[in-house]
Amino acid sequence: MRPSALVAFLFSGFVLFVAVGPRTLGAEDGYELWLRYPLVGDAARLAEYREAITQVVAASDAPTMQAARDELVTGLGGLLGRDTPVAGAVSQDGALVVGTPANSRVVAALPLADALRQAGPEGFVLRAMAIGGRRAIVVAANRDVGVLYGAFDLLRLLQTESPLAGLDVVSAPRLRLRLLDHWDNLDGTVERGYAGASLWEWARLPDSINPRYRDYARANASVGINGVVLTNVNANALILTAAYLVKVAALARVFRPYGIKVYLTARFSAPIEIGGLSTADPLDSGVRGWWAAKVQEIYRVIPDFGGFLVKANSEGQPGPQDYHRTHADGANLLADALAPRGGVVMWRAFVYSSDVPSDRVMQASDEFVPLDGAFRRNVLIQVKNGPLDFQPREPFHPLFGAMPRTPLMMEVQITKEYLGQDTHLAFLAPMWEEVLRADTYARGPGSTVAKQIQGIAGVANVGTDRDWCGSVMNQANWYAFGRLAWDHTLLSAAIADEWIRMTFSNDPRVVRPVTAMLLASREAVVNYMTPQGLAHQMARGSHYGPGPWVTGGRADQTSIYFNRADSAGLGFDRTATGSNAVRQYALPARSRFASRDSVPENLLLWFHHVGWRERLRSGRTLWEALLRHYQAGVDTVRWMRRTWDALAIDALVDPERFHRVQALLRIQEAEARWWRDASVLYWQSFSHLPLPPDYEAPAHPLDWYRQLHCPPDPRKPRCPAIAGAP
Ligand code: GCW
Repeated sequence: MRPSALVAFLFSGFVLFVAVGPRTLGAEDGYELWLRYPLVGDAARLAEYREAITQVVAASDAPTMQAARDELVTGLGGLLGRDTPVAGAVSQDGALVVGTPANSRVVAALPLADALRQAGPEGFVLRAMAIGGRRAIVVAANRDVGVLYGAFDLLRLLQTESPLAGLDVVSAPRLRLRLLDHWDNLDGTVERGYAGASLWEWARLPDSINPRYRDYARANASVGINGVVLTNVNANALILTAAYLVKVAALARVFRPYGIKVYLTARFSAPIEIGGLSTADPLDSGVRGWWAAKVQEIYRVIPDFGGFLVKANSEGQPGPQDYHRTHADGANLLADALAPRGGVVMWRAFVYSSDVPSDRVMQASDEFVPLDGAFRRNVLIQVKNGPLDFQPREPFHPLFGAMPRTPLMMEVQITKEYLGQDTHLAFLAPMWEEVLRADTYARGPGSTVAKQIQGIAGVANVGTDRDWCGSVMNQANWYAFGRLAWDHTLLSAAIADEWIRMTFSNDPRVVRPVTAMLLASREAVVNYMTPQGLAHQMARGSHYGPGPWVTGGRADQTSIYFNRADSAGLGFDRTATGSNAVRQYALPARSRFASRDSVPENLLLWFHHVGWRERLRSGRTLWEALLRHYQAGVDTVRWMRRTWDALAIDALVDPERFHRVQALLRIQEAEARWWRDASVLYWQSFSHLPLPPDYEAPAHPLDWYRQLHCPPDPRKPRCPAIAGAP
């Protein structure tokens, strides 16, 4: 190193040292996720925990029990700062007894019958109690996987420095299917993935097992996720060939102890592509036989295979309509093949007809409601949270509650295709909470979306990036998804609080401000991207950055189709004078959305075309309200930056993660301004209304934004011209 370079190097180290202060925390790269087990910081709590837990008592060596025990030994080792011995029997005060009545005589003898009944097949009981006169904590369940979930829950209590005195918890998942859907391709790319390549190393499997697979399973189990779809819904039939199935089986073996079942996407034309048949017609007996045999072959190598996820007749995917059959014919074909082995078919309702519909958001309901009752019992219709496509805000999908005879699942996107991808901070729990609690009124008041579903799937946001999610902040969404899938009554604020404690620190100087950031973040994105019910205003293809002017190509994929901006006003009339999409909702949700007097203001332009100068219930004109929303979005991001920066003063977060988040927030602010300026200028070209004198002037004229071409990097479609702004 040249002397001058050395000086510069030392100097930069000095600056860093000064910036983060003398009490520098060890650098962390985010790999550990929320499963970090640092020494408990609060001295009183540490003493309490050390007294409460002095040995782990576990009787069984079954793989899932071993996983639970390993996690406890590792977790307690770090949190308590000492080794906790594993014993076969309670021999002292402070026994942590883990087991089921079937695998532990100690547990079988405890008076837990009622609690275990409530816990059900996957739940668990945590209880502080005396065993043979000794103080003990019990993690009990009916099945081994419940013990594992309970072990993670107990560790969570310690990680969040919660009291153990009087511990008495019974927890059971409210939904049966809690899945991550990977949009991973066999070539290692990930559709709408922003965190590196696919985790699945197909070329190296089945012989080489990346240790990451196990860490991935641990993370999922820690939040109760019990299934993963390994492959993209834009499916490749090759995954169903023998050569790939052995690889899938190897992954399933790693995941099995963690209670995770493996599912695959089934390409509808597989009988032709890999089976050599001339048709994939669901009513053809040869096709039916082919699928039956294929399913048997799968179960031979993966005895607990979960089933298929299918995207059919949508965005170019093959499906039963290619043979003039219905979605029910298609789903039932696979369901019949899977039924003998207990597998399920998750058939997606995200369909696109080849003709451009008058209102795309109506298509799924128009197509599927008439099929209610026509599906086999082991079919679930998988419905996106909203009727369009994972927008920053949509109303709930009208299919929820509209198919009373068909089990439904909800699909949400953890990967933030339309919310700033890996870069922008957008904590999604508030969005999911909003939809899960929305009242469909399908069976009278209180018919929330959560009550209409039997499962939930999240499109995964993980990849080979060291921190799994492209940013530590995105990990919060993986975590929150699992927590809400387990218990949709949890509040976003509570989920944020525990995630921050586990991921960063229990210090209130971190917990309070970062919770506030997380909780404000999604609304900020809505405000600067698509306020007041606007939707699908992103750049074409990449869906990154503003593109309210996008036109050409298939109409129902353009921005102007959705914004309907004209000289009169803005928004899509979905009332009886327009597409009448409101008819798909049950009363009184329908009339609530249909009336300008009752439609929630944050969905106004989703349902109504509103004049630029029209007064809203707030007393402001639409134009004034819009401007305020865009500005509020930018202001919130600025506030998030300041809030985050303040953590540096006392070096409350380790420098590596601190600086990475700081850099991303800087980009987010520049891009929030980009969104605001481009959108406001574009709307102004219709409204011809002025910006108030004190409004922050757009940095460039509209044409500059329209001509901006971001580099065609599908993985990181950031715009240097924007990100480079101060
Ligand atoms: O959100 C859109 C995405 C597509 C995706 C599709 C779907 C897998 O832009 O990339 O394809 O939805 O959900 O099928």
